[in-house]
Amino acid sequence: MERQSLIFATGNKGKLKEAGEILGEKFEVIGAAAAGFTEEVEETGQSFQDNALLKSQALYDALGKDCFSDDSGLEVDALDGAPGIYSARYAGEDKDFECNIDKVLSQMEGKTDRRARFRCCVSLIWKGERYFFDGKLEGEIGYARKGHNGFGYDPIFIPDWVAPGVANTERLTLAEISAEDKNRISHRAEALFLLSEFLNA
Ligand code: ITT
Repeated sequence: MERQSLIFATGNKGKLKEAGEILGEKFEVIGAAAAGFTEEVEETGQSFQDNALLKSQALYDALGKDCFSDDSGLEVDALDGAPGIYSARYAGEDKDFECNIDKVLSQMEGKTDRRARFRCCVSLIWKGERYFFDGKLEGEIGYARKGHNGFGYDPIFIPDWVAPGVANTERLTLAEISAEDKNRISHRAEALFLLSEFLNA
């Protein structure tokens, strides 16, 4: 059976790679640029859901095609939920992951409460209607970078689980586990699984 194609309104290569891996068996995931949309959408919303909708709606308005988007980020309890919706630009407009990580690590110096979570809101525009799917991944902020897999804040995020039902006793970061394992436990995997259930129903 031919796979259905789905446009992912993102400019983030890490997200695009993961969505392709997570949805790939059933759907062909096409990035925004490949679909002909290269606009940088201003994220002016006050929540992950607001910003996710801004991104999917912008592509839909420009191309008239169904699509989905992902707004995600890291929420750190000891930082009152920061960087949150500002995760991509936490240390400045150029979305530099190294600087973003440095800023979180320096703000966490001396803090014993290291609880944090990744959140993801996927916004789907399907046959012109809007749908949302949420995912989260609980864990802690480490004391230094570890590992080279994944993207963004992965080298400083220690998930509670390394696979469904398997506790992270070695305290590995998301950048130390395989892409397959990240894609079984992540906030993005949870939201995209719900999207895939919806589209298959
Ligand atoms: P698009 O809006 O084009 O999709 P973006 O990078 O601007 O790309 P967001 O506004 O949703 O996306 O910012 C989310 C940021 O949160 C992202 O840049 C990462 O720094 C971080 N992030 C989200 N999911 C992550 C993950 O799985 N691992 C590590 N960091 C993640």
